[in-house]
Amino acid sequence: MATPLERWVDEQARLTKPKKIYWCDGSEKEAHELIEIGMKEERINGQPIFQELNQKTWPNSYYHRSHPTDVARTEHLTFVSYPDKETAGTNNNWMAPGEAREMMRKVSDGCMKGKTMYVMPYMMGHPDSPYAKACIQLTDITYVAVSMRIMTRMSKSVIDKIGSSEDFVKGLHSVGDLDPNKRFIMHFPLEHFVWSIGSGYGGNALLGKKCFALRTASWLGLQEGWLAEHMVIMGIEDPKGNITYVTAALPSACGKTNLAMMESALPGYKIWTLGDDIAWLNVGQDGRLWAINPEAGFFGVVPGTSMKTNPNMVRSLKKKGFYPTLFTNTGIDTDTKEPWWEGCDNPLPKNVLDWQGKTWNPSMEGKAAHPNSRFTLSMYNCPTLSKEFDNPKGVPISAIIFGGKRTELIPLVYESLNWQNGVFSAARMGSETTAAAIHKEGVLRRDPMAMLPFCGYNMGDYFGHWLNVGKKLKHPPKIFNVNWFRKNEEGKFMWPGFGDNIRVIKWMMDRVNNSVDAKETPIGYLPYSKDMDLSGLDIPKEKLEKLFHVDMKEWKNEVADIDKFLGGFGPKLPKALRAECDKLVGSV
Ligand code: GTP
Ligand code: SPV
Ligand code: MN
Repeated sequence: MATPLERWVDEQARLTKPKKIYWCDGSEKEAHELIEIGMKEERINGQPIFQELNQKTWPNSYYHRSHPTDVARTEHLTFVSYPDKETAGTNNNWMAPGEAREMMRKVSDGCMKGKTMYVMPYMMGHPDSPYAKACIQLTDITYVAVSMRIMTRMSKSVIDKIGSSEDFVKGLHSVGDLDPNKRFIMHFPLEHFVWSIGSGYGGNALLGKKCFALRTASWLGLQEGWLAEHMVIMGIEDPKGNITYVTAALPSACGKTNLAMMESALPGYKIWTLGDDIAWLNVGQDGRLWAINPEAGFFGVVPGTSMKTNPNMVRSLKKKGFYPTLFTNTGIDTDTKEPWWEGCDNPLPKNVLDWQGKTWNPSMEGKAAHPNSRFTLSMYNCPTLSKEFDNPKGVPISAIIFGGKRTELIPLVYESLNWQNGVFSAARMGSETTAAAIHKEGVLRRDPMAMLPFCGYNMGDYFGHWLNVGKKLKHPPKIFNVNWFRKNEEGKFMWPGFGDNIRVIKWMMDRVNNSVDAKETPIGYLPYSKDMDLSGLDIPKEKLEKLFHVDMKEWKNEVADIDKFLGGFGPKLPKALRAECDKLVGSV
């Protein structure tokens, strides 16, 4: 008798018609066999799926170039499908289930003809964690198969775990013919099913990531009383050796990876990495909030990564790890076969190809590396990996940080007055758009909790859920907001950022430990600049003063925009947030 899993795989194969079905075991040997196939057999746009990079300087690393139209998430082609539109909310594109299935069937019929269908059994979360989920993804491209192996805990033991159960998370992925007109990322949260066609790009194609661990999981969390969030998880070790765990939500390409593995500029402080993109948050029996990272890898922004900005990432990338490392859409030095990107440690090579494979030099328009070029890398390569990373229980969270890219107005850091006020601070978050998704860059948009593209249901209900989780917490984490990206009149960043962000984090820890006072303002508590450890920073204090300054006269437009944005949720906006917003409106 076939199991529900086997029956499901069979059914997908009847529709997509691959020439072969291959069940992945998640082994190292298999990863290299797949890379080999990607180097020798498969092609995108006439190019091999993988090229070997210089194994001396970049051990176990391979290069991938995606289709030029397929380099970032496509929010306009991403849908959630519930019987009613209201459940999806205005924050999602919605399609009725019948129509969605029919459309997806049409574009998927025979989409794997002549190709191999890879069946990938994987866990999101440590297999022993009560919060982990067993998943299956199908794909027809080795790039996705190898990436999933790096990003998740892939193993054939997951098949035994699923056994004869119907309860597993399903993902059907095909690159199809990479036609943007036949590209859809379709979610059926009620069935724990994601169906994606036409793209091989990360968030569109690695279905365990944004599609399951955020959009679908956020819906599961609403039903089951937990939160799926776009967050870093990290431990902060102080000079006495105490470790405090925090999470941080920043929108795509706004600094999560950098924060999660920061090298502290303050002696005695050390950051321990548990996750750089996704956190699942559960209320523990002890009334504290506990976080696990469902992923096992980094899918990080390459440009700007260097020994100066993120030395721990350079060390991770250079390490010969157990898992392969992938570079996607960077430039490449054709003499040395090394990846190259803007802001890297290597000088400009003599002969460089850009991310599209064209000869490139700096006088040309465009960059060598695509602004959203990415590395795919195992967490186990990371020298700052926390020893709690594989703890099935996760870690208890003492503070939650929210932040965005704001060149004006928003101070470097402030603390919310309480949980409800903190939920309001996150609901009103704004950030300037980045290259992580296809849209105009640098435009301010409201991005509540950094979850606008990832909340799989009505955001009004999501705000309510956040408030409810808070009510269940006996020891709610403190909530902070940060902005590393404020610029001065000359358009230069006012705050050095990166490793110096530890100074801000130290202030937060002092607040968590009740060891410093703060100034109350209508937006929350601001630091007294005397409490910010600026030792060793070569910047006059007066220059930094502005970063800690709040003048409500300057907030008029911002507050009006927030009021309008939250008003857009109509009756779904929780009364408590309406009251918070009215109070803020009254303060300007
Ligand atoms: P996703 O993977 O898309 O979710 O993004 P992320 O939030 O992990 O972003 P990441 O850490 O990769 O940062 C992306 C960009 O922000 C890079 O260009 C970094 O150089 C820049 N960045 C990160 N931290 C700082 C900072 O403290 N200051 C400044 N000025 N830039 C920063
Ligand atoms: C993001 O865009 O927030 C990412 C990259 O982390 S992706 O996996 O493509 O969503
Ligand atoms: Mn992300």
